[in-house]
Formats: sequence, structure tokens, C-alpha cells
Amino acid sequence: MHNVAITGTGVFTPSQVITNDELVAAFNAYADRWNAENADAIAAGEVEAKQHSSSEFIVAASGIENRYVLDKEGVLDPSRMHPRLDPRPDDQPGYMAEIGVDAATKALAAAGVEASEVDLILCAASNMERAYPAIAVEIQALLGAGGFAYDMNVACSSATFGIQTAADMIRAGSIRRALVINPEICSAHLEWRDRDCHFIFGDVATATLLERDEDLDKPKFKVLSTRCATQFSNNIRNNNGYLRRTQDQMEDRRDMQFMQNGRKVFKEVLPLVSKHILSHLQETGVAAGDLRRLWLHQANKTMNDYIGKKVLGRTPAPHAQPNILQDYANTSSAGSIIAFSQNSSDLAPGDKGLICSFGAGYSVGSVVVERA
Ligand code: CO8
Repeated sequence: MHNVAITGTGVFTPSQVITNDELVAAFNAYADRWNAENADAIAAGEVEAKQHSSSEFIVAASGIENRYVLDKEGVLDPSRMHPRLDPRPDDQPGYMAEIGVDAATKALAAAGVEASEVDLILCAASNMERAYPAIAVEIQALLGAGGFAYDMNVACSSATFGIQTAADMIRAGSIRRALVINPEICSAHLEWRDRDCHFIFGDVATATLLERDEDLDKPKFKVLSTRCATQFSNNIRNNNGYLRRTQDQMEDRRDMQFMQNGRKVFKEVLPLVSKHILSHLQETGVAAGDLRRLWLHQANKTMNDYIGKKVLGRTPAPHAQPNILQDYANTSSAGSIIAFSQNSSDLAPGDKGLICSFGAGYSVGSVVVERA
């Protein structure tokens, strides 16, 4: 068995940002327009009027203040309410490949590794832009990487499940280096016309480079242990898929976009994640009190505060559990990797931390690391 280390990470951040106030103004304009168009049905009690959203609610309920997106104009157009990403010819890079390559290039540069030295690429994300060929194979070609590549989807836990998959192959000796890439264009599968969730997601791409650790002489995080778990739930669900055209009346069906029962998710996922982390740490022989940092999935600030307290047995000290969701919102699988990438360079050799993601499935994945 070989040792494994994370030697580089990279984050692609879109140039366009939407503040809560901009988002709420667009939503409220849309709601007013919809209510006017449906005034008779509302008066007859056939449909409910759409209520306004509010920035105060969004911050209080989630901790989110901004989100980055690939196309702001389409999202904020009250007559459209979703991004416009024009189709690209097949001989040009797709959207996911393009942003994935950006993040991967940064991760490779951070580690001082050439793309040709990489022998596995996993594109691990909540949605894939097309059915096939795999986005990962396109990224492999664009980067000039060797070996093989494939896509995998475990929703918000895709990054940590990808890290375990790659780490297992490095441990077993079948590969030496892997890039786990998480291009998340969440704006394309968020229902921006639903006030219960319109504020939740943003776009981003992250990449994590893992290498066989044979006395690697560079800054690294040793991967001490990985653990994944799943438990079926319908509380976060999206029914869009290739059977779509086999079914009638598909136009504008709500379940073709992200749906969740947020309250239930909150209640059910918290104990699942806390127990998962604590038993993983115990199995690894790391005391929770010895963790310098928790890089948690970025869905909800209250949720992270609760998990941090439950795992560490105390209110986490400042910087012990960094959140990035105020700037990025929920970016699905990429969230914990952004937190890790932007808040890990200050750790000293010997410091330990834990990356953890959780979400649809349900799924939860954790990675115990040590700075070296
Ligand atoms: N403005 C004003 N009021 C609002 C708004 C709004 N925008 N939205 C809802 N309200 C109202 C509600 O109608 C409700 O009113 P009432 O009490 O009269 O019924 C009241 O505010 C409270 O609403 P909620 O109970 O819904 O509010 P919560 O405090 O529960 O907060 C959250 C809602 C923020 C959604 C919260 O429940 C939460 O964060 N839950 C956990 C979510 C989570 O972790 N999900 C998993 C992450 S997703 C994932 O795993 C990836 C899936 C795949 C990727 C998909 C990418 C698109």
C-alpha cells in the first residue's frame, strides 16, 4: 500500500457576481409580473399568489450574501429567470470542461506537476453537461493528461467520494497521480422562480491533485484516511434525466430542477454527518480535540456551526471552521474544497484537519489530512 498526499488545489471563480439585493429585486419583479398575469386564477383561489423574497431572510436562514454565476443577465431577467449559455459546437470545449481545466491548471501549478504526469482524471459533480462522451475525457484531452478519465456523480459529496476513489487507486498502486475536478454550474439546475430555494446556489469549479507520497519534497497534506457513506432519501431530488422525452407534459415541470425539503434535510443530515465524522475520527485514531480545522460542505451557516460544535465539543475558535458560503453560496461538491483551498496554507507541519461534504443521496464523505 502506498501513501497518498494532496499537493495542490485550484479554484475557478466566475467573473459575475449576484448580491442578495440584486437577486431579490429580480425575483420580486418576476413575482409581481406573475401575480398580475394570473390575477383571475389567484382571485378564484385556483393558484396561490407568489410572495416576495427578502435579503434579510436569506442571510438569516442560510448565511449567504453573494453568489458567482456564469451568466448573470439571464438569471436576473424577470422574463427569463435562468442563465443563458449558448450551445457550443462539438469541436469547442464544453462549459464544464472549460471551467474544470481552469481549476485543474491552478492545482497543477500549485503542485509543480505537468498535466502529462497525471494518470487519472475524475470529473466529480452534481450534474453532467451531456450524457457522453465523459466530461473527464474531454478535460484529459484539453490538459494533455495521460492515463484514463471518467465522470462520477454523488451530488454535493462528489469531491470527497472522488478523493476516496483516487486515493484508493494510488494506495493500491494502479495510478500515481489523480486530479479530482468539480465543475459545478449550479445556476443551470436551480429553480430561480421558487423563493424557497432561489438564493441557494452559485457556480464554480475546483480541482484537487493527489499524488503517491514517496517522500514528496514539497508542501502537502498527507491523506490519513477517507470514508464515505450513503443513505437513500428523496428530500433532495432532481428528476431530470434521459427518460425525459419518454414522458408527456414535460414542459416546465418543477421536478426537472433542484427540489428539496430544506427543513427535513437540515434535521436528518445533521446527526448523520456528526456521527459519521466522529466515528471516522475514532477509527483513524485522531481525537476530535486535535483537529486544527474543519472544512465543511457549504450549504448553510447554522448547519456548519452546529456540526462544528458537535464534532469539536466546543464552539469552534475563529478560523477553526471557515465558511465561504457568504461569498459563493452553496456550490455543491466544490464548497468544502474552496474552503480547504482558501484556508489551509497557514497550517503548520503536524496540524490535522478534516474535509467533509454532505448532501443529496443522502451522502457524506470525509477526508482526514495532516499538514507536512
Ligand atoms: N424570503 C422570505 N421568506 C421566505 C423565503 C424567502 N426567500 N423562502 C422561504 N421563506 C419563508 C417560508 O415560506 C416560511 O414561511 P412560513 O413560516 O410562513 O411557512 C419561512 O420563510 C421559513 O422557511 P423555511 O422553513 O424553508 O426556512 P429555513 O429556516 O428552513 O431555511 C433553508 C431554508 C435555508 C433551505 C434551510 O432549510 C437549509 O439550509 N436546509 C438545509 C439545506 C441543505 O443542506 N441542502 C443540502 C444541500 S443541496 C445538495 O446536497 C446538492 C444537491 C445537488 C446539487 C443541486 C444544485 C442545484
